[in-house]
Amino acid sequence: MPVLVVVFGRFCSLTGHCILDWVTNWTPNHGQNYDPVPYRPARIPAEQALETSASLRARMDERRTVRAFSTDPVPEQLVLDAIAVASTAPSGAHQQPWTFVLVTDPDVRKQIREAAEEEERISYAGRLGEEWLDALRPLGTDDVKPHITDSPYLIVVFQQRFYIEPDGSTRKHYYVDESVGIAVGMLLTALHLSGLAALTHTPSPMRFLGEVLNRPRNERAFAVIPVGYPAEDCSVPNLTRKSLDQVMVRV
Ligand code: IYR
Repeated sequence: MPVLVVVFGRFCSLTGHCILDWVTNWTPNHGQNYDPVPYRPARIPAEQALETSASLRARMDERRTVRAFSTDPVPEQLVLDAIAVASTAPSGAHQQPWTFVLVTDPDVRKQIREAAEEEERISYAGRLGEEWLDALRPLGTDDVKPHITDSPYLIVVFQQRFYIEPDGSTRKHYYVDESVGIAVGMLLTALHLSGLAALTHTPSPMRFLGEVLNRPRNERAFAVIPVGYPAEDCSVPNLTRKSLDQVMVRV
């Protein structure tokens, strides 16, 4: 039976909902039934929900991937909360197959930057292929990655491809790409709603990240995410997003 220890709960008077601050002592569930518990979130009146969804839509449309970060300090709790939000993501068989490595050690960040830039140099020099390089050209990205060392925080996200039992035997994880992708989406959303900017950086190949960060053999790097406030002179490409009509079909 998975062990869940609720250390304390907090009642949020703003929403009237009970928000629990969990400290969990999670253990993997090997084929045990979860005991159903009632789930009765208060129904939000439609008028209020529509206001919330419209403002969330507008707020999220302001999110931009940022490549130039301010060195202004960021309250660490914002980053911890965003990672905790990400870890509420749904996952295959509730296996939560993710590890978020919060890297602040300047030496480690330097090592990551050097290794990432070495891979990127090869990639931009032709490994990506002409078609891919053409697709990237309008964004103006290149092999120089100052944000890896210079942003206030660096989060390296790992997928746990399987679980390693204390006796060394392994158990497969399911839908790992999907689960970790959803978690990273929630991470980016949480960071943005806290006023922070991020970059989803995917150096390729990423094997060096597991080595530099000394991760166990069941983990595979998924993304490198510098976090901070945008630099004062930050600019972003003048992009437009697909309209709702372009991304949605009704059947
Ligand atoms: N990984 C490289 C290349 C790159 C690829 C895509 I797809 C992008 O949207 C942006 C960059 C890099 O991070 O520079």
